[in-house]
Amino acid sequence: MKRAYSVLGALLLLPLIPVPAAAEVGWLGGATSTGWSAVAGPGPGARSPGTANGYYYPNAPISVRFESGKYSLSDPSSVLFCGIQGNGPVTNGTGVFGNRSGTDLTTACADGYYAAQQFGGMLRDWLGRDGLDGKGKWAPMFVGMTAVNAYWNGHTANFGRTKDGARQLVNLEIVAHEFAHGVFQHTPGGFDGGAQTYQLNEASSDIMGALTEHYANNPNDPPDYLVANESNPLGRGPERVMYQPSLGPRDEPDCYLPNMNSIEVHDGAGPANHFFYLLAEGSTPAGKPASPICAGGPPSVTGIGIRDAGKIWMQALLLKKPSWTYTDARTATLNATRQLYPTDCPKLTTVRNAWNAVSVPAGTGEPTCLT
Ligand SMILES: [Ca+2]
Ligand SMILES: [Ca+2]
Ligand SMILES: [Zn+2]
Repeated sequence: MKRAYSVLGALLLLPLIPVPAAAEVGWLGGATSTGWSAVAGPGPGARSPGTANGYYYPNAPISVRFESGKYSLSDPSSVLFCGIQGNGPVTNGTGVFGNRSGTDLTTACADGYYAAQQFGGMLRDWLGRDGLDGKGKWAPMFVGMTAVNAYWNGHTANFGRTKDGARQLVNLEIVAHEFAHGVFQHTPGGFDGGAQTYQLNEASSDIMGALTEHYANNPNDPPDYLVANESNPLGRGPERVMYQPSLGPRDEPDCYLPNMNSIEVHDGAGPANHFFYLLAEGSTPAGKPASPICAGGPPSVTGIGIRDAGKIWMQALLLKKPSWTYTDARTATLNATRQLYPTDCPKLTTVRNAWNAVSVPAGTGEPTCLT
């Protein structure tokens, strides 16, 4: 049964409201859709080590701004900062932010800012990308939304809380998920298109969330391929399960379906999330969850590791085009693999097998090892 749009359906939603061209150009233009005014960060200051004393991430290292005797949760070299409910960067005199409380919003900013910097580090160190647009551009983040939701509005990332109000939705994968919408937005073709474009946008964000958990490798948040398991927004456990999407509480298909275009955008991320897990980890990885293969797929898939899988996904985003479809994404990852690993025939075969394992149809002119 297809779920109606609701706060549950809207969880982690990239709102389907058109982003005004001015907002994209100006990055900080206009009010956010919460009604909070977008606030520009302060001017340049010195970079200083700081500490996030977070609820999810107690005693986590962060890099903060130091200026006029004050530390702030803002990055001296970009417009990344964390503010509460539309205000400017959280500031104090110690450089230690947060009190480990799940309801304290300074603590939420400490967690969220740490998570954003880990996402930025993953982009830089693993995927070779500088910021959301590849040229160092970032965006502000705001915590303290009362909704059980988090979203990217085209120029800011915004984070709410759990249904029971006990925790803020600012752990690694949710923060990476929302900012990763900015990467999808700032790669060729942007984020406009049809149902499958939105579905692939959601999958891309889930993929970047998993990559960020693995990059951070924080003992307080062991890497996994579950979405929203750490914050448990609705008290029903993970919202999405990448290795077997149908295990989640939503209506996510494991396999590409003929009616893909009528599936809700987050649910429609299922087959691409499933593809990524198979590519990264394989169908029966040692010590990790098994992942089913859809009818007509190969007998098994052997994973190539999450870092190489992430590189291929990022390179495919650089080959993105308007109105991207599942078949377009399949072709793009194959071309990306040829570009990144020109002599690695087994890797190309694994990418193809992983798509076959989730039933995504081949396009015309797919690269093969012999061409
Ligand atoms: Ca985790
Ligand atoms: Ca997770
Ligand atoms: Zn999203």
